Amino acid sequence: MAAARSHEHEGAAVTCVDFWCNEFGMRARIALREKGVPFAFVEEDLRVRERSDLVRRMNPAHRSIPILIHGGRPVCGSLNIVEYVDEVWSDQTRRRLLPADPLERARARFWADFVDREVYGAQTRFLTSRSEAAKAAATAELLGHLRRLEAVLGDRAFFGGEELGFLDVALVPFSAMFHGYERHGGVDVAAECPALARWVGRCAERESVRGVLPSGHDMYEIHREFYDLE
Ligand SMILES: N[C@@H](CCC(=O)N[C@@H](CS)C(=O)NCC(=O)O)C(=O)O
Repeated sequence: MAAARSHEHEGAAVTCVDFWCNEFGMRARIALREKGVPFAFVEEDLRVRERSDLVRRMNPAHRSIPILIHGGRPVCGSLNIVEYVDEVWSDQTRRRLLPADPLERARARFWADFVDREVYGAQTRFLTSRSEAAKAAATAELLGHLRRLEAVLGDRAFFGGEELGFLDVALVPFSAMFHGYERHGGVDVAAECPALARWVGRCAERESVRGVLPSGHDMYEIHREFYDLE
């Protein structure tokens, strides 16, 4: 979907404000595509330090993206957006991303929060560590989190069971950095977490995921630029 300029979204019922390589924002765009919801994509370039007027107006509390704008009103926070999309656009033909069972739903939310706190946190330390010791510690931590998630997946096709669900949507954008884990830290995710790597392959068969995830190469290159890596 082509990026619209910041005023062009105004006629659209649904707009997603995001940057193409934002792991959080990919969740919102995957959820919208899973549900077949047409949306305008307004690109907010995170390489520019100042946030746009649109972001400051729509998310004054955090000034972060993604932001979903529905009927002129904002929904902020990527997991919150995925839940909102799931609530609004579920019917007989569009299955729910969150599990129907309350216990399974609570588990899916718990592990999505784990991805936000632990995986994203370790990834950031991995990319920002300047000493070899700190980088090795962050690498081990990151790999430990992936192994834990692999155990959560177990022998299911998706975290959501037979179908892609909420936790799949929350985690799969991070798989776009697996190539970067290898390039920057020598982590071979396919060898270390083979079931997780097969899960990535299954997710990538879905149009919603394929249409949103950038290539591992592009993802690594933009992170090299962001984090000033060698
Ligand atoms: N918890 C938020 C995190 C979003 C977030 O941190 N977005 C970052 C990009 S990764 C952002 O917009 N940062 C604004 C900035 O760097 O100025 C979510 O899930 O949406």
